[in-house]
Amino acid sequence: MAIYNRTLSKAQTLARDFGVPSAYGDPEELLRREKVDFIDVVTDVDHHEVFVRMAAERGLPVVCQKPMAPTLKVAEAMVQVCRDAGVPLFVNENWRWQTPIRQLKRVLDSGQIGLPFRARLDMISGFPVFRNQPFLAELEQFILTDLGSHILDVARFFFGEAESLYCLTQRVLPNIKGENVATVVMRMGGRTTVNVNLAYAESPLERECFPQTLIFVEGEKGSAELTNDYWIRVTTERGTLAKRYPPPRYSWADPAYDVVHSSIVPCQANLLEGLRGGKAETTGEDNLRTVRLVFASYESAASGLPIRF
Ligand code: 89Y
Repeated sequence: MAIYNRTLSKAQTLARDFGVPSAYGDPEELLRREKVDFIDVVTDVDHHEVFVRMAAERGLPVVCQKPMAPTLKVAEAMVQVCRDAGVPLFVNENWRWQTPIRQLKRVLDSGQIGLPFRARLDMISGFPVFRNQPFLAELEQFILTDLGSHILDVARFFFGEAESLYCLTQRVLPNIKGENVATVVMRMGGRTTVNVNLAYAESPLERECFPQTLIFVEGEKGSAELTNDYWIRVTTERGTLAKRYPPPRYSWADPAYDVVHSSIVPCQANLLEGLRGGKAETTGEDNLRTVRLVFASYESAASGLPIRF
C-alpha cells in the first residue's frame, strides 16, 4: 500500500499515522515503483478525472470519492474512459449504507406498506457545517453537490430512476458562494412522487439531528417513517411498530458524524467485493445516474422549468 499527495510531507504524515509503508509526492513515481492492485482517489473533486484517467491508462481498477465530477460532462467522460479501457470504476458513495437507511429499505422491500406512492427525504440542519468544512463555503455549487449527491442517490436506491424533476434553490447565508437550500421534486420508478428537502441554513431547529436523514414514505397499505434518533415507525392497519436502528459506534469515528462515518464500513466492504470481481452497488455507471440528477437539478433551478429524462 502507498499514499500520494502533491505535498510530500502530508503523504508522509498520513503514511506514518496509518502504518502505510511508502509515501510519494509524485503519482507517476508511485505507479512506477509500487505493485498496485487498485487506486483510491480521495482528492478534491476537480482532480478526480486526472487520476481516474491515470488508472484507466494503466488498466488499474479505480475507486473515486463522491461527488464523482465537477460537471456531468466530466463524469460521463470518466465512465467512458474506464469502459473503453475495460477498467472497473466505483464511486465511494456511502450514504445509502447508513444503518437506519438500509433497514428502511428492508421495510419497503418487504411489501408491508405496499407500493410507495409518495415520499419525503429531509436533510435539513442548522449545524454550522462551514466551521468544520470551510471549503464548502467556497463552492459555487454547494448543497446539491455535497448533500444532493448523497440524498438523490438514496432516493434512487429506494424508488428507482427518475422520469422527471423540478428544483428550486436558495442561498440564505451571506458568507458562502453557493446555494445552501434546495428542494427537488421527482417522479421516480414510474409511480412515486419524491420530495427532497436540503438545507444548511443555520436556522435553529427544535429537534436538530445532524447528520441524520429523516424520511417519510406513504404506501398503498401503510406508511413508514425514519425519524429523529434512528427510530423507524411502520404503520399499517394493524397499528404502529416502532424500533430503533442506531449506527454502530467506532472509536475512530467523530461522534458528531456517527451515522455517516460508520456507513463507510459496509460501503467499503461492498466496494471491495466489486474490486474482487463481485457485485458492487455504486459503480461508476450507476453513480452517473445520481450525478445526472444533481446537474439536472441545477439546470431546472436555473431555467425554472421541469426536466424530463
Ligand atoms: O461533505 C458532506 C458529506 O459527504 O457528508 C456530510 C458532509 O460532511 C457535510 O454535508
